[in-house]
Amino acid sequence: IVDLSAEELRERVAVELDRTRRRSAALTDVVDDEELVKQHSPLMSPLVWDLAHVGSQEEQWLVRDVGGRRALRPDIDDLYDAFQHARAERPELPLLGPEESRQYVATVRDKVHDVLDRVPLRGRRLVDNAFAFGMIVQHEQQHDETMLATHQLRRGDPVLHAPDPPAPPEGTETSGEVLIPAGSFTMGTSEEPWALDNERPAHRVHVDDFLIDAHPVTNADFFRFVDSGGYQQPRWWSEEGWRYLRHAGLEAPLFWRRSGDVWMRRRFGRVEPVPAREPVMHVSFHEALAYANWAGKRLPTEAEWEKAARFDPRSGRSRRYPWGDAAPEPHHANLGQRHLRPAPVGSFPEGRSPAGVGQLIGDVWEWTATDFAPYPGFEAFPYREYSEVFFGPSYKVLRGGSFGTDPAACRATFRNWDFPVRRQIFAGFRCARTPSRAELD
Ligand code: AVJ
Ligand code: FE
Repeated sequence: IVDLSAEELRERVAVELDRTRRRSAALTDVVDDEELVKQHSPLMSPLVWDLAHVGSQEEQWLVRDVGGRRALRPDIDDLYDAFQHARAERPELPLLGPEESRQYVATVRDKVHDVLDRVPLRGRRLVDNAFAFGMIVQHEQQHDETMLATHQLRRGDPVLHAPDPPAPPEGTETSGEVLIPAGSFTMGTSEEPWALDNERPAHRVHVDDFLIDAHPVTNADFFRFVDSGGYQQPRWWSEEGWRYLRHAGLEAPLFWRRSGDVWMRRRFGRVEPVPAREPVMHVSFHEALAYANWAGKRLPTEAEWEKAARFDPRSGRSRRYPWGDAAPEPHHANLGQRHLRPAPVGSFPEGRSPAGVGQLIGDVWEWTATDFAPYPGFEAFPYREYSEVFFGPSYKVLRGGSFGTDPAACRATFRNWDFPVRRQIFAGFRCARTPSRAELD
């Protein structure tokens, strides 16, 4: 979007806003009012909270800040402030009802289109108006993915439908590791127009030799860990992970259930055998780490993950995506809720990185070994509450995006974070390891 004219940029923003709102509407129109106001899990907000929260943030950032317009509903700022009320308490709040919420977000959006028509989009400031619109698009898309996770937790008949991903090409390699030779690369970005504060600035990082799995860990791989007693043996688990396993009574990934000798899972209201060739999903950081220990490997650091995803050894440059700088297309990656599941490993050979690492973008978020922390030279914007207040050892970084992540909110520099115990997000992982001397010779 850097080389678009002001008019093209305006048009592009309008298209993205509309496309995103259609997704939010689809996620909230497929269930009745009772299901919208109900809490499906203490981990999640009622769907109707996410919907009006998206509108409230849009009102504050675009109508008031960018547009300089009068506040529409200052009385509800507090209700939809994520820092004021924990998710578990949100159903008890005097929230807008489903119809009021729909009207509210539509009224805000009308004003936003008016603001978009009148304000200059480009400025010299780091946080120009175009960025503010891009951030609002990404914010709504992030809540759409959260709402999709709420749908997965919801009990009852299926209401979401999508075709399965196409089968991977015949005979593609689906296992193995790729060696990434020692050297420095550019991590983060100072150029990507819609990159959020935590992805900035670009900086050089040295990374030692490492091997990384060419594909995410599959359900078939994970069956072997579970069936070998992985959840009964403390030696694979960190102390914190083992305490959590005992406390929560974990026996397998979330949504799995054993039936005779097969593992079944519930997926958006359908019960089906856990598919062997799909990336494992709905595991916590602790389960990912225990698996890696059992496999004689480790989780990649965040820098290793990004180098595997972006570094092009021929040019020495870091790319926007593993396949290059071009925006994601369906043949590159499973993004955007086109499908309601990750694709089997071996899918999207055209989406591989220069080193041959596959499915880094889309399918499942990937846990890394790294705590969420600022890059050197970090500057919080537009406000401290987007990233800065989360920096520290409580959160682990996830990379790459899931089948439910929209392309607008996904790139190889994008950083997600969550508590290491969380399993309701669409998260899996891949392993890495440090090569032995003999392997390097
Ligand atoms: C980046 C996904 C961790 O959902 O908590 C939404 C995104 N920030 N509203 C979250 C976000 C404010 C954030 N994550
Ligand atoms: Fe939010």
